[in-house]
Amino acid sequence: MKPSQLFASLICALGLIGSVVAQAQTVLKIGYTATNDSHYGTAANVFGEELVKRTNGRYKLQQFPSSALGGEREMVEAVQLGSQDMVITSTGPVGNFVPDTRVFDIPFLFRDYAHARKVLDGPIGNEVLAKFPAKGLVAVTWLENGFRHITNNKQPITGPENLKGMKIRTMENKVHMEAFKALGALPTPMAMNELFTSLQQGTVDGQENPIPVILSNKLYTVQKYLTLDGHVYSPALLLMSESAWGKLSEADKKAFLEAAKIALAANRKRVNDDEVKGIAIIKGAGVRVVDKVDIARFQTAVAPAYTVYAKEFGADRIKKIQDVK
Ligand code: EAX
Repeated sequence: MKPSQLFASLICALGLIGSVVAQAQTVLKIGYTATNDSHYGTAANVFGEELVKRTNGRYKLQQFPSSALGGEREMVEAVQLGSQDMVITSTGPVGNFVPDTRVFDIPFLFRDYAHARKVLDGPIGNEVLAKFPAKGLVAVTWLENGFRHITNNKQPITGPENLKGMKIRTMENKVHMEAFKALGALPTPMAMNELFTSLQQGTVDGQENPIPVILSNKLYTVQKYLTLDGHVYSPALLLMSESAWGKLSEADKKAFLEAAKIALAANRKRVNDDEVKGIAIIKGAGVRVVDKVDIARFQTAVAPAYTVYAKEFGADRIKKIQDVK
């Protein structure tokens, strides 16, 4: 082979290697408990599309919806260990890893979606996101689960008295359990992937979740009553393992954060849409919906739990969040 031909094929080979290296794709595993056709699936789909666009295909997601990788606590643990790259999770079990998130799980803390979103998108929310690295986790962005409502198979719940002695599944979250105890119920912490069967078999009488989850996980097919009490706002999070985040260049970290912002907007829009169309679907399935609820009576009944919260989080901090306009 002539030296010029040898040189030309060497250049080609190097070029080829170069483009292969450039195009090497990293596939990131992401898990969540809702289906793909949900507020979480919307966030994952949009995040994934934006990642591919902003990194020229060098990063893409492999999704594991419907608890395929286990419950939320299990998945957060796996992300902390680095055996899973990413998770979309409610703050439900996250307080066990990053206690600072628990303050947002206080019932009746937020007036409405605008209030909650303003707090999470602001300095108070950012301050909490900054606590995650110290616990071996990267909080890429807040996401949204929604305001939680109670469903059950025993009786229509129009006031706290109806909850007396009722076995209500809660997330693995001591703030929520404190509240349901104060309401007279028997809080039963359980991972999401055990819930549907437990309701079907009557292991628990009821549960509480936002409309998007009641729809996505078809909980309305195994419950007779829904009370729209909106007793607590449920934030969610997009978390990433330190090992996967640590491998990103500064430019790619910026791309991930930009993609996350767009995913958050899509996630919140889906929550809004589910709230609008969800009640009709649930009623259509024969569930009796209680939509006239005297919230003040629930707030009064839960007041003893607030004494515990004030001790744990500080009454000033709680008031600071409540006062955000
Ligand atoms: O994050 O476990 C729950 O009730 C959560 O709301 C659900 O997994 C979505």
